[in-house]
Amino acid sequence: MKLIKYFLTFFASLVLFSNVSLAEKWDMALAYGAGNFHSANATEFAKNVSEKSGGKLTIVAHPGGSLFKGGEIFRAVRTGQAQIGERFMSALGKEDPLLEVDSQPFLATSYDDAMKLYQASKKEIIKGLDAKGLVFLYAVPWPAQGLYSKKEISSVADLKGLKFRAYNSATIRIAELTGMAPTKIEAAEISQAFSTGAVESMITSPTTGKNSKIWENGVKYFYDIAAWFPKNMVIVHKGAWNKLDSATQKLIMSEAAIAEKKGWELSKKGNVADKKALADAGMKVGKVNADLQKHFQKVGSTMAEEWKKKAGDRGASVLAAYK
Ligand code: PCA
Repeated sequence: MKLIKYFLTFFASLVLFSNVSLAEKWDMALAYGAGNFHSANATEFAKNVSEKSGGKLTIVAHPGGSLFKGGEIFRAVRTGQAQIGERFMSALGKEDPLLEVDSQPFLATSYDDAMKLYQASKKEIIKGLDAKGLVFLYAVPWPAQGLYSKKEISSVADLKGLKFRAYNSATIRIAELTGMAPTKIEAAEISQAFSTGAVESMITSPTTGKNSKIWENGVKYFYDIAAWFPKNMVIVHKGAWNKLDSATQKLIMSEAAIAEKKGWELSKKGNVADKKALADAGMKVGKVNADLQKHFQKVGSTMAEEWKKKAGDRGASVLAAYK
């Protein structure tokens, strides 16, 4: 009996040791559907790394929340349950307020400014993630955020009391400062939330409205506010990262840079094409009127002050680098 145990242990350790030099396999958790441009881009990144690594690393993409749902992905990667994953950065403000700088209204209202803000905040964000045992690979913005509603919105009064789907603390705050009733709901559950009447308005990209075929759930209006471009980021568990040789790590970083560039281009295209898709589906697509614009701008300046307090010196240095 003892002898059998001895041999079993011996063979088990042999297998473990040989694994170190064998190929690695990473599971990549993606929250959004396979057809979404973030998921498609990340899947292509996974494929390119796998093909070019010479068999040392295979990354398998799992879109549509099939491995972990959006709200679970950050923790899953942090704990190593998934080696790699993509998460909406500004939903993680409680982890680090710098992660929600890209969802502060009217701080960056064009792709050029969004890129500048990204560059100004990147170093500090990477440091924060590193301290949590995560390696940052790349980040890509969603198209400009706009207001969706079942009914027509011509004044702030029209917004009061609306059941509002929020996706992070910033959109919850917008709702509070506007007098709407916010509920946090992940993108995958949007169609259901609108069709059951749980919500009747939201702020998100034309892309997410299109992906959820929002017009099929009684949503007729899209008002382009274009006050921020929130990003998704791709992160890796540091333990998994450290198992790779430096050539494979370099390959990942160079493919990540390519994916980031492609992602920004896809986002810009979606910013035009997906708005058109909403209109083609019969929705009324336009801008908010001057009154509403003024309201959101006021909300934005209140939030800017609040964020500065939360983000402290690190936040101040990011804002200084941006301006
Ligand atoms: N779509 C995601 C995040 C931002 C966006 O445009 C969502 O609505 O959850």
